[in-house]
Amino acid sequence: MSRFIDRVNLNVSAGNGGHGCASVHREKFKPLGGPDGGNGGRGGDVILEVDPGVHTLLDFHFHPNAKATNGKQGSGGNRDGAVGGDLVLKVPDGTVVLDEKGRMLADMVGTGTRFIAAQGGRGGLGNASLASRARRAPGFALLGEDGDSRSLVLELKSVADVGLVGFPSAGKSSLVSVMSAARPKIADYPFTTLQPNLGVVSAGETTYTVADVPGLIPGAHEGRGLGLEFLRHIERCAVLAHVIDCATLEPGRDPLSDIDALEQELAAYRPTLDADTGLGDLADRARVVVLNKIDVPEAAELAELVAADVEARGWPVYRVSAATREGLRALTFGLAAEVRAYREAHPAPAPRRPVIRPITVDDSSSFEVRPDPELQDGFVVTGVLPERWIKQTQFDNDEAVGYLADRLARLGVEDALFEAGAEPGAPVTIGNVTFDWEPQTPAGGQVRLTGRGTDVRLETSERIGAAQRKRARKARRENDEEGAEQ
Ligand SMILES: Nc1nc2c(ncn2[C@@H]2O[C@H](COP(=O)(O)OP(=O)(O)OP(=O)(O)O)[C@@H](O)[C@H]2O)c(=O)[nH]1
Ligand SMILES: [Mg+2]
Repeated sequence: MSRFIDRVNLNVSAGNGGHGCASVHREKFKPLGGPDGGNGGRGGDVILEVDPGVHTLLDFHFHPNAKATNGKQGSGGNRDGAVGGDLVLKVPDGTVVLDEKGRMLADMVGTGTRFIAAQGGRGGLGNASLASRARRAPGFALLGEDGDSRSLVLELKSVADVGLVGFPSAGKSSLVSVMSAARPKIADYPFTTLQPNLGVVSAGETTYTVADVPGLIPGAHEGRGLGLEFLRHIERCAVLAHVIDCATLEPGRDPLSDIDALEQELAAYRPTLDADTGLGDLADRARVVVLNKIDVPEAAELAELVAADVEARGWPVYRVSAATREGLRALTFGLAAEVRAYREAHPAPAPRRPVIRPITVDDSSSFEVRPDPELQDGFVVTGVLPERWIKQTQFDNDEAVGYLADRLARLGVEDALFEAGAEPGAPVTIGNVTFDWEPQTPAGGQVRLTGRGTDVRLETSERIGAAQRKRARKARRENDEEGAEQ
């Protein structure tokens, strides 16, 4: 028997961005031809995609770690590094993606639905891209950023129209087997079904799917029996059908108290699909009651006795026998009508559109300066940009550090530190880096853009450029003449 895995942990790591390259163009007679270091390539994303050919999450059970390719480093001659390849993981229709805390990130319904589970890191800029009038020949480049890395939980919630719920041995699997072509395991001991069975039913013009779930017993929400875990498979169902065993002779059980017990368990279940999907609590699904095993005479009597009481609750009642197929036609057509009504009320695309909440990409330039709770007189700076810039900085390169300081000053971090009362020399932490703060400007002063990274040799070479070019032309001519003589 194939194993059925419907909840798995998955660790996804996107590719890291490649580092930018610091390089200076060199040519004979033109030793400082300007910066020509290319940019690093972006890291690959990890993407989940619904594939109709995939039916279980089993693969992820065996391969719980997925990593996309890193971007390549840039190189001289303005060559950008190659972009990292995306990793596309195929998931079954109906896969729900949750974060570690159980919050839903995406409900993946419909072939081809995609979700970016981890975003690749940006490539670092090479020194060619960093050059500006004030910084003509940067002797540094930016580092690539690490790709996102996170732990996810994937849950498979079958896409079925009707869910059969009931006590163990009530005959749920038997019903699936006689209503559809599915052949689930049937036996006279409780908890025969350990995994939901899906069957396709045709009733006139309407085709719909039914799923049975493992038997429920009172206290299932506290983990008794197989627990409530499997109810995730009926979260998408339009109709829930109570399957009641009318032939059981257990003391304290009768159809009405069975229904009450099941309703209590359903009410205790917390769906993970949230309101955005248009599917909320199980409480508001249509209900149908199936009184089963009426081939047994006592069961038929009991069914007749309680039918009116159940109908009084406003729920349609069907008296059937999975063994003799009595009453089955009425049941399949009755369920078809319920499903049709639901489909009319919920036109297909609207509620079933995938809810996709990508990782929030916050590119805002806001940041915050707070006193450091751990370092005396210290401050902590938080914010998307400052933290990203820290990751891009090669701290063993003074120019790169200077460039970082300029960027921070321009963003207003320096002013904010002054305002917060930071003294020069105070330990300032951004991301995982702590440094002694050396303000570039006097307190409260206007930020002065320094010409950091300007290569004096370049300036000189510009000035002497004309004479040099003349010499170079002469050299080339002489070279040509020599070649002609030989
Ligand atoms: N006499 C009679 N027996 C039935 C009928 N339907 C099911 N059974 C029997 O009841 C027992 C349990 O049937 P299943 O279909 O396995 O019950 P289930 O609800 O799927 O049980 P679990 O998977 O354990 O929750 C089996 O021995 C079936 O043969 C019926 O209509 N009449
Ligand atoms: Mg069963």
